[in-house]
Amino acid sequence: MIDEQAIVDEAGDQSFPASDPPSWTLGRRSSAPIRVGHPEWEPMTAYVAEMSYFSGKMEAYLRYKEIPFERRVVGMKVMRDEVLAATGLMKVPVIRMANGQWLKDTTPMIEWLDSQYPDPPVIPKNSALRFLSKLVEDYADEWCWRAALYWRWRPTESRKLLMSRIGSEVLGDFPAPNWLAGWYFGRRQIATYLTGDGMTAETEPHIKQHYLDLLDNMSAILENQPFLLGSHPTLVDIGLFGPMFRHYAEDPTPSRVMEERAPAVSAWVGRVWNARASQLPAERTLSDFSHRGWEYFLKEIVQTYWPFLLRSAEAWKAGNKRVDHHAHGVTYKGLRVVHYRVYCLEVLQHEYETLSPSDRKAVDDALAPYGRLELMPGLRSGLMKEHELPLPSTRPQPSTLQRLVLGLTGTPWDMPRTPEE
Ligand SMILES: N[C@@H](CCC(=O)N[C@@H](CS)C(=O)NCC(=O)O)C(=O)O
Repeated sequence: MIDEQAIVDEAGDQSFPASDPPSWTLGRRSSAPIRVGHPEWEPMTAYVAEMSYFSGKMEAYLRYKEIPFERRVVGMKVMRDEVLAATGLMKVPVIRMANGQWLKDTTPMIEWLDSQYPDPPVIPKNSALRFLSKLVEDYADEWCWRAALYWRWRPTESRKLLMSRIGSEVLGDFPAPNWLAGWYFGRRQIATYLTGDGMTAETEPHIKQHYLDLLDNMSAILENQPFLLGSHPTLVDIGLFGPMFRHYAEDPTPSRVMEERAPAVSAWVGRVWNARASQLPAERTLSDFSHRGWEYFLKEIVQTYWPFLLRSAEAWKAGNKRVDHHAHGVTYKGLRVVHYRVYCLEVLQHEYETLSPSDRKAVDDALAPYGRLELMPGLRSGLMKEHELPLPSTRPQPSTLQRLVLGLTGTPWDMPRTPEE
């Protein structure tokens, strides 16, 4: 059980060992959120795409924290000319601060912004809760991705709509008619993230079921509380908002499933999007992860996601581009080895290894019913510096030819580097 007193002390939050349903009673924060302004950074410009998983995640965070920002909805030209030049990848969301500095990648962005705009924190201050929350965020980012892509691109009605939206919203400057550009991009998403990432006749039912399991377990957690850890949004809400908002709640097929099967999740999506720190009560009550609805997530993380990160990191070290992964009684064959995920494992491992003995015991106890986190000693992804924020003002620029190729083929999933010896 996570040390209740430590949570109160470190976080200024009241937190309670959750019963089932959780007994979240009122704790008191001494004051309303103190808005720490950073005029040199504000307003920030968030480069986003309307149908983007990670853009939805980032915007929910900025909105809740009331960090002044302007949205810039981007197409390929801006991706190529501005985002690529400043961040080294053509991916959204990224942020350009008023002083010209750039931020990229939602996980480090949220971590950095939460340290600069500390009240109220989204990342729990208690180290055990913080680590568990980061595990859930990472799982939402990297493992929930495949099923969210499945529900977007596999049902015909969703696929047709999204091809058309991408053609007009993202690829307006592509050298082809919008419908053709949208079709091309849609096929590329399917080839990269579904058939090219472990979807076979054997795994497809499991990929499809994943969404339904998320809905059922989130519904259970939300039975007695407005947000996933209690009275206020925290990192786990923001992380799971990634798949739940722009994909599941907005794409035609999964949105109907959500409305029918999980109205509590549908309401939560609206609640997170509408949440503003200054408008929520100063009293803040968070529970730990012992609500029965979390069992599914912790089990998935220990038995499926963490071993997947380990297998990916081992394959990356061995110089392999593909890896098989056994989960849910089936084999996901030929999954892409994504260098970024080696970085994710390195960050999480570091966080786990630097927990105090009592916090580590609290984490181990929470995960014990499902197994334990195996560690990979001496793991170095070589990507830690790349994700230090704000980004350096200059970086090596791609050649004109590389820019042309990237413009035509789209963002590679990953820009891998060879393992450091
Ligand atoms: N790890 C990154 C992932 C960002 C990402 O993959 N963004 C997608 C949109 S949701 C993207 O820009 N994809 C561009 C493409 O596939 O060409 C983050 O957390 O920000």
